[in-house]
Amino acid sequence: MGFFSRLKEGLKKTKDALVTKLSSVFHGGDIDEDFYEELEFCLISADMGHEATETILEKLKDRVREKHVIKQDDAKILLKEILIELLGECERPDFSYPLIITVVGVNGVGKTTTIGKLAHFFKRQGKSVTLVAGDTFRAAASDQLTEWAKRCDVKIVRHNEGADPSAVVYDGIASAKSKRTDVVIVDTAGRLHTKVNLLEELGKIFRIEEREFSEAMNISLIVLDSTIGQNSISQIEAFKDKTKVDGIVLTKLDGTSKGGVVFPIIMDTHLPIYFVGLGEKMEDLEVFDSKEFVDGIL
Ligand SMILES: Nc1nc2c(ncn2[C@@H]2O[C@H](COP(=O)(O)OP(=O)(O)O)[C@@H](O)[C@H]2O)c(=O)[nH]1
Ligand SMILES: [Mg+2]
Repeated sequence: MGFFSRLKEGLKKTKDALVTKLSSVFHGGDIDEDFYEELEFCLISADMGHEATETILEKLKDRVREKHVIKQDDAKILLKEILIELLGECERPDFSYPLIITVVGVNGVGKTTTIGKLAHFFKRQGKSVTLVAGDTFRAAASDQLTEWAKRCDVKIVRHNEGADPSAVVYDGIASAKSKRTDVVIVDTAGRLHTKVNLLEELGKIFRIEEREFSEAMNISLIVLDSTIGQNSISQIEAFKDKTKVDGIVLTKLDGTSKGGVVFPIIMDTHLPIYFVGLGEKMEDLEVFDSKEFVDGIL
């Protein structure tokens, strides 16, 4: 399946929920106060959040006035424009190589799966990849990552259960440097954002990375499970408070109608979304693109 159709397929539940609701808002008449009220209700129930919805409506009202728009159908085109602009406000930088990506987030959001997909993504672009099993908390975590390394045919550096994660990262970087690997991807334990000591451990990982691999582009991606909707915003805030977060991967969009959550996420945190996860297989990861996303949900 091509990129476009896979994204569309993944966003189907969000689109179905939104379009069903929107079809009762945009019923072909003129724009009036009722129209805005119905639209407000519709956006909020699509998990866009109160503040983001207010901002979107204000922008829409301004633009309707500026352009002297009267018909609801024309307002829909303006709405789409505004949504694309809002999502496009946080641009992600282009990758440069060598690149080190550290993947953080709470348990079960899809970190390890995302790393497998990222390995596949970079390999397809002709890059060499080393995975680092920095989640040493459970042996099963390193085993799961090892499976992904086999599946994607990339290198992995792992230690025994209970090892110091920054020691694994140290070894991973040494190995990557000696083999001139393009991309190093570091898995980390599912730190509950309330556990300060675990967040401090992350700080140590970043310090090792900076010290040992300062020539690499270094980004930290927080993985968020889109099925929990707006609760993910508090996860970002907690991680951002204590450690480095440069961008977001939003997973499990295939299983939810809460895709609208990208709006409050971007508008509240001003962090770019790098990738979206659309399933459990290695090819179910797409680079986030504002226009394609909005086309997928509206
Ligand atoms: N449907 C779906 N499932 C996903 C996606 N990403 C991860 N999962 C599933 O979520 C579960 C937890 O994933 P895992 O990578 O182990 O999470 P971690 O604890 O953050 O490392 C696994 O069953 C994955 O297959 C996704 O994009 N879509
Ligand atoms: Mg994991």
